[in-house]
Amino acid sequence: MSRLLALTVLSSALLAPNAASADSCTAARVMVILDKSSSMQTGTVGTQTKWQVAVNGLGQVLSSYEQKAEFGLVTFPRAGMCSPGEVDVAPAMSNRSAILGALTTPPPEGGNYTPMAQTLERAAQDPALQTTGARHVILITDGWQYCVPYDPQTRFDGVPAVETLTQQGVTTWIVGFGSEVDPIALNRMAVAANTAKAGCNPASTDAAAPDNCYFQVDNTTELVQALNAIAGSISGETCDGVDNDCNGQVDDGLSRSCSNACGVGTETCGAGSWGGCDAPQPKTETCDGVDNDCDGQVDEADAPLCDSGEVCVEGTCQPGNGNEGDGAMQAGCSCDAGSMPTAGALAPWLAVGLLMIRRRRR
Ligand SMILES: [Ca+2]
Ligand SMILES: [Ca+2]
Ligand SMILES: [Ca+2]
Repeated sequence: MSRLLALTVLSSALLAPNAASADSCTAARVMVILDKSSSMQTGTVGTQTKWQVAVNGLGQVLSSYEQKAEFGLVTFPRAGMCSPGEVDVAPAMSNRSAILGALTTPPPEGGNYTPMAQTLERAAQDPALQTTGARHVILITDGWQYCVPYDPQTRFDGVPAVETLTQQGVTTWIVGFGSEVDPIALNRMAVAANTAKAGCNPASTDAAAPDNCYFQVDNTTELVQALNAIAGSISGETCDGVDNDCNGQVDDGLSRSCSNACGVGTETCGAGSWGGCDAPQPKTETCDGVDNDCDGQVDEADAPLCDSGEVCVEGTCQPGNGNEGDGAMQAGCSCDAGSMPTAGALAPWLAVGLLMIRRRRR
């Protein structure tokens, strides 16, 4: 084998059917916008500050997802009590250590407020979120939209900020952390983002209510669960001809249940479309006591099921009574008025006739 031919064979073998080239991977881009207000440092969950819980939970989730999506980080406020947050870490693959490295300094115990609406507005202007492709924001906040002096007119400013992101194709996920959040504002923001939970109550004002539209979390476990659910939804492989999770395989590992008149099965995704349902397929009806063509009738005779002269009885072809013709008729045929009587039916009359002939000869 020539060296060129050998190389060709080798490279062909390395290219699996669904292998994706590096530039066909379109990982989602995710900007985590983390509240760095002073209450994240003064508030506690058990023996940890809220800040420690948030950093720990984020680290756990990034361990699982840093190679499935481009994660970046914004913390707010910036220097100055109410300056909007800015990008600490630009979105990229494998960014866990960079993000955790930007979170080593906790917020001061006083003076950092919560300009979440201004931060969302600023994020919408970031070039990283003005590209095409899947782009997301995950807002994690433990408080109200709040600056000093407090202006109640600003309470719902986060809603139009989210609407701006939605309009430019960025999906925003809202995570409320602890009991000091403003549930009705966060509910409205989740609705504006089209990420509200199914059947939720947008008018809820109770952080402990089970039907809030946003993700309410109160400890590390709940935070990790919420972020895993969001990250899983963001980075999951979908049947679209694209390597969504950047594992080098297009539409890999995608299967779902399917059904037809004959039963249930499983179908798999290939090259962007579902197909190949392996549910039992309809077959030609045969005389076997089974509904082969899945029309709800067993051994029905749309066409001959047995040889000529036979009938299908309880799943087997049996000799008929002579009137079957094409072999399709069922046993127990009730012959119509024009049919000839059988030999058995004529026997008594023949016997009477023979007796009368004998008597006349005597
Ligand atoms: Ca994939
Ligand atoms: Ca895909
Ligand atoms: Ca049938």
